[in-house]
Amino acid sequence: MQVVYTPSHLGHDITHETFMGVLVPANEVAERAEIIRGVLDADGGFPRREPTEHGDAPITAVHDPGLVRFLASAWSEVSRQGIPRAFLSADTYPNRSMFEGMSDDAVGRLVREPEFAGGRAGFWGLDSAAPLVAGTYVAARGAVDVALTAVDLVLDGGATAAYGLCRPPGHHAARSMYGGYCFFNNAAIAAQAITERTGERVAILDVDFHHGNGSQQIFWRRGDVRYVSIHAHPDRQYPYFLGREDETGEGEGAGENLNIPLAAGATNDDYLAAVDLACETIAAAPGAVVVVSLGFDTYGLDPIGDFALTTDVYHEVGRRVAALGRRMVILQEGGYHRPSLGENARAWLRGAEGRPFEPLPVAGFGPSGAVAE
Ligand code: SP5
Ligand code: ZN
Repeated sequence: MQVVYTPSHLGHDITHETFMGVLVPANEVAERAEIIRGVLDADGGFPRREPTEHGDAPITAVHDPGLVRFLASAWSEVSRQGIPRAFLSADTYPNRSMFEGMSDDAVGRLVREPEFAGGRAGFWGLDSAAPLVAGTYVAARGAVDVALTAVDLVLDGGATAAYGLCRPPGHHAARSMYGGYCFFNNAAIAAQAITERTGERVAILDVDFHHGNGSQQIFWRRGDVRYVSIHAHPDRQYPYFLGREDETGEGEGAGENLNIPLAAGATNDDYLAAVDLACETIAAAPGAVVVVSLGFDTYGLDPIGDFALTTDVYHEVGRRVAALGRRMVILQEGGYHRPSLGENARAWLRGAEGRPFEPLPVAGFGPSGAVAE
C-alpha cells in the first residue's frame, strides 16, 4: 500500500498543551508521524510518496473561508500584537449562554470576529488544548494535500487503498471551527472531493478514540456522505458535547449519522462487535469508497484514551474494513502512545491489505502489544 507523507508537519512543533488550565507536555507531537513513517519504511511493503498541492478549492468546499484566513494569519498577528507566548491559545469563547434570552439569530448577528488574537482564537476555536504555532498553517495545509493525494491514488491511480499519514489530524475541525489538535478536517475534505469527482455516495468510518464532531457537523444534513463513528462516550471524554447515539442527522442527512459510543475499558471483543455494526451500516448504503479516520488512541496504553485494545485487534479491524470490498482512503487521526504507534499502524494497514502481521523487532515493544517495562 502506498503511503503519502510530507515533512511539512515538522513545523507544527508542539511541545505543550493546556489541560484544564495547566501547562502539560503535548500529546500531538511531531515525533508521532516520524515514528509511523519509520516503522512503515522498515516494513518494506509501504512505498512512500510526497503529496501534490491541491490549492484552496477543496478546503473551502467544506470550511468557511474565514477559518482559512484566521489560520493563515493567526501566528503573524500574535507577533504583530506583541503577545509574548510560545503558542496561541484562546482567551475567551462565545459560550452559548452569553446570548440566552436574546433572539434566535443573536449568535449569528452579534458574534463577530474580534481583532485581539486571543479573542480570534476563541471565535474560531473549540478548546484550549489545540496550540497554534508559526508552522501550524503550512503543516495543516500539508495534511490536507496528503489526504487529497491519497484520494488521487485511489480514484485515478488504480489503487485499492492508500494511506495518508496526516499530521495534524482533522476530525474535530468543523466547517467554521478548529480544535482537538485539528485545524482542517482532512477526512471531510477527502470525502467531499470523492463525492464531487465520482458523483457517488461516500462513507466515513471513524475509528479514532474520540468522536469526530467536525466530520459529523460538516455532513449532518447531507444524504451523500454517511458518517459512522466508534468512540468513547462523550459523558466522560472529549469532545463532551457531541457523539451520542441519538445524533442521527437531519434533513437529507436523516439516518446518515451513526454514533457508537463505548464505555471505559472497552475490550478487543467489545470493539470488534462495534466494528461489525459499523461495517453493516456502511454496507447498507451504496458507494465504492470508504474514508477511514484512523486513530490509535484506542490502544490500551494510550495516555489520553481509556479503552483496552491490543495491537492484534488492529490487524483484525483492518481486515474487516477491507472485507467491505470498497476502495479505502485511510487517513491518520490521533494516537498518542508513541512506542506502539508504528506497529499499530503497520498491523492495521497489513490487515487491510490481507497480509499477515509479524511484529518487527522494535526495542521495548513486545509481540502481544505489551510494552516491555
Ligand atoms: C485527534 C484527537 O485525537 N484529538 C484529541 C483531542 C483531545 N483533547 C483533549 C485532551 C484531554 C486530555 N485529558 C488528559 C487526561 C489525562 N488523564
Ligand atoms: Zn482521538
